[in-house]
Amino acid sequence: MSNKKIAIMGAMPEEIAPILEKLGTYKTTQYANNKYYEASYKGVDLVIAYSKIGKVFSTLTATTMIEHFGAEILLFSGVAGAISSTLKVGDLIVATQLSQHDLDITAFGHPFGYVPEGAVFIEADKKMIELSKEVATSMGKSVKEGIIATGDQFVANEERKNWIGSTFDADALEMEGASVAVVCDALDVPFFILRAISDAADMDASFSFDEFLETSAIESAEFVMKMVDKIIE
Ligand code: 3QA
Repeated sequence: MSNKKIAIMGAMPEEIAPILEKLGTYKTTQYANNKYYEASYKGVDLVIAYSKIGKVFSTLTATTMIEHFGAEILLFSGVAGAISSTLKVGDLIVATQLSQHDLDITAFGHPFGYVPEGAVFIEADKKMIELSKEVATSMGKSVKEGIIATGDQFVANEERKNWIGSTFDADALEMEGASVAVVCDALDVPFFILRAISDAADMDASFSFDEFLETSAIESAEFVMKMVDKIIE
């Protein structure tokens, strides 16, 4: 269907390791203090990288993958903290919309997540969300669609998590999705953001995260590779 160059990014090494493992051979390029891995997969060019944690690093990596490496589609694979009580460790969530929960100029009467000429929510690509439903069916998995809130903080606090949930109607939270969304939206690159739950963003979050980072990252990566198959097909 498509032979466009596809970027696959994560934030942490653990989030892209399962993808690199599946590819086996790839070319490593050092650029802008980061490593980018290029591979050919089923006749399609891929560029893979982990950005490092947070909105700034993920902005840099998404921009680099598009502007320097020529990616035309971007898929994000990683883990997230659950807000919705229906999401348990290992469950998958596909972002329909993303927002920056720590962007705050409310002193001027603006809503949280908004700055002039921006938008509180960035919408993910509808066609890729449709494709993800087919992938979920073929894998026999249920995937939740929902709003993901992003900010430069590891949330390990029920009060903060509930505030983010009610302010943005968000189902999950993490630290990179919305910044990647802003980049892709501005550069007109269709994007898909998938996360597997690693913790519940509560007082036990850091322990749960350490325990489930690796297995949840694998869940997400396996699904994202099936998305790649579907896009290529
Ligand atoms: C944070 C990672 C960052 O890339 C965002 C994980 C899972 N649970 C979260 C939560 N709050 C915010 N984000 C998340 N990712 C890991 S910091 C620990 C790094 O350890 C999603 C995410 N509750 C490094 C070793 O010291």
